[in-house]
Amino acid sequence: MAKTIIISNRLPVKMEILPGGEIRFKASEGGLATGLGSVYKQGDNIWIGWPGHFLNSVDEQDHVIRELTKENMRPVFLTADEIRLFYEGFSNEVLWPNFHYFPQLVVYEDSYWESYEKVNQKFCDAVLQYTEEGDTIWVHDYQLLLLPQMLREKLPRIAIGYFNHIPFPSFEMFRMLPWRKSLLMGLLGADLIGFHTYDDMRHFLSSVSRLTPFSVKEQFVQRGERRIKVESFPMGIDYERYADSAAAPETISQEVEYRTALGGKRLILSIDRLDYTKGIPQRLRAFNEFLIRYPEFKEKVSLVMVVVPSRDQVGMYKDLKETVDELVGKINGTHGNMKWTPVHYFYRSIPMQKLSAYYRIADVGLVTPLRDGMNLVAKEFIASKLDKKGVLILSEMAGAAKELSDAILINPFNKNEFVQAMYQALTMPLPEQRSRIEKMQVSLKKYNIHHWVRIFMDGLAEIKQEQQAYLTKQIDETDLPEILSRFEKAPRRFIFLDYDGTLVGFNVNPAACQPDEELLSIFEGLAKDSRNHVIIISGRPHQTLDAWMGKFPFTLIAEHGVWTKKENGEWSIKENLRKDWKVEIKKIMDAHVDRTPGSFIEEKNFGLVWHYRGVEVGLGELRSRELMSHLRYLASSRGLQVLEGDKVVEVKNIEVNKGIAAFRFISKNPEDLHLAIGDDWTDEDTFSVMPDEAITIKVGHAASKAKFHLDTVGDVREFLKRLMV
Ligand code: GDG
Repeated sequence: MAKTIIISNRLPVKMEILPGGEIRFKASEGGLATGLGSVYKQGDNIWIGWPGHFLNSVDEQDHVIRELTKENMRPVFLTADEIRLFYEGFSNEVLWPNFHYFPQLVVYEDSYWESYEKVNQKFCDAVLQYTEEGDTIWVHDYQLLLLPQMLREKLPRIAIGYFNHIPFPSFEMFRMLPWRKSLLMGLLGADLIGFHTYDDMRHFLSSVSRLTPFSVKEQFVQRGERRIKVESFPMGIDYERYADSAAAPETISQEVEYRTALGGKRLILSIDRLDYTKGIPQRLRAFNEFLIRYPEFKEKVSLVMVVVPSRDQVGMYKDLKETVDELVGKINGTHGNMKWTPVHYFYRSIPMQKLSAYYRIADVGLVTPLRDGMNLVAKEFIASKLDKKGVLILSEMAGAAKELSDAILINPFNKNEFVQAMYQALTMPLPEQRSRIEKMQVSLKKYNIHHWVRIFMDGLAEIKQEQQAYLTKQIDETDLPEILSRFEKAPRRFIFLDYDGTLVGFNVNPAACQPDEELLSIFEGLAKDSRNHVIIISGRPHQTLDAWMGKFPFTLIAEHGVWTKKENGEWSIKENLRKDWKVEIKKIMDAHVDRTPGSFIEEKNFGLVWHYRGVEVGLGELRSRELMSHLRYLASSRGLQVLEGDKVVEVKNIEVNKGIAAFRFISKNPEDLHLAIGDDWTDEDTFSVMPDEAITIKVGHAASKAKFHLDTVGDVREFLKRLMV
């Protein structure tokens, strides 16, 4: 039966090796573990990851495999070296700082990258061991960016989802990584790529469009025949778990204990892992400033700061710990007294029930990272406020800020705003606190972790289905003999060929696309057989087609049908076409060229084309949208059409199109064979006038009226060569 496989760097267990060698597992309480519990614990589903310990002996490993298998988990065993280079190194000293906008902390070390590739391959091998066609794979987070493509190469049709738990940086940041292209190519093995926020997905798409050859349209990337969807899925929490825990009697008695110890003082709470992205020193400095500016709060309010040890093997984390220790000492030394400790600082992890008690008791939740993918602490704080009393101060740099707009949102780099927010929070009237918390609770209840898992899995199934619908059929070895035999039997063959993008590739300079030797010999081959009637049907000026192909006995149709030259005949022009509109439209296009370096105008007899293939990515698209909207209005009142092609905007008379032009050359004899090949939307007009039994072929993978597709210009040439054998 088809199953779902979850893969993350760490398995959702804590493994303990007791002194006698006995191994014990404790389920992890993380949000992801509970959320995905509903998935991996069912049926044959599994979760694959590192169990968190180095196990060298085969016996120990076998034992761990057996134990984990009982819990629907499978281990990937990593060595101490791999953890140092792949995990602490590439994941946490390269990707983590770059993705969180700390480029100055990135360690550019090739051995990290080598290990990253190796370990991703190790994960791939492990996954392949357990996977069958038809399964669904869900890869988690930045440690495994290369895994989707590694899996794709072995399992071309399988459904692969990927979710990025940390931010995805802007292109300006991402481009600094020497391994940027490989990282993107790795990720683009997935069918669905999820981020917490719209901004993350926008950044990702912008990097894809700048660094890969794949086309990006809206939220889709077209990689060969695979259509990849990029989407935002803001992760939620297990709401009931936090609400229930806040209501538990043990939590309440813990709260009473804390309240007694605090002696009526108000409490500001912060909880995070020790990490420079969390903005801990900035928070302490802001609190210090708050006490200086609002001394009336001295002895009335304390900051409880829980800092969970993390990555303490990495040098920069050790330095951060020292900074935090010093700042806490300084604040307590400066402001504190026998009755009052301004900052209660705990450098350790605390059990869930204590965490819940803190969430309950805190007047203010202070969640102020400098950058954070989502931040679940902010959400858990809100869910724990059963009496709806309390205020959340939230950094706008956390993904959670996009959903929790009823928090007090601050820029953590702005100390003034930070201090004001603390004052506003501590003086906020109760009704306002209640109304803000209530609104956030309603949203968090609905968009909880189970909802997140559901919409991701549904999204993955949907894109897989969509991929099928988008597929025109690739001409394969079973279609080819049939096409060839029809071709052989036909007394006359009408072969409609588009030129650019079909017979030759694109070039920034359109004048540099004359037929090369291979193409000329294909033309010669086609021309040799008198049963062939080749009709080149292009948007190019007739002079160009004449110079490049005039010597062949072909029908040439130029400018989408303005000019026609029949086999061995003369050029003739379509009658009654006006061109006085060109003066006005050219002025508008000229103004665009002035503002858009790299663009230019191509003038045809009855058309004007604005080309932007040579323009900076993004700017060209922006200008083309501007130009389109500017021209659309003018065009409709002047009998013109405005068309958007591959890096071009074209204006021409409405009665000119490839379909109308091609139609004249379609024979009425059912014994004749019709073949049409083209790559862009102007060729769709040709396809649409073809008889039902015609062989129509789209080059590339966009949606099409054609029956078949071929991938590239090279494939088209090979196909044409086969017709001549
Ligand atoms: C990454 C992204 C994104 C913390 N201390 C204790 C404790 N915790 C729990 C919290 C919360 C979780 O750990 C921390 O989650 P965050 O979301 O705040 O941050 P990261 O660990 O950096 O996670 C982040 C997340 O992935 C999910 O996609 O939101 O942006 O960086 O659940 O409650 N739990 C207990 N004791 C502690 O001392 N019991």
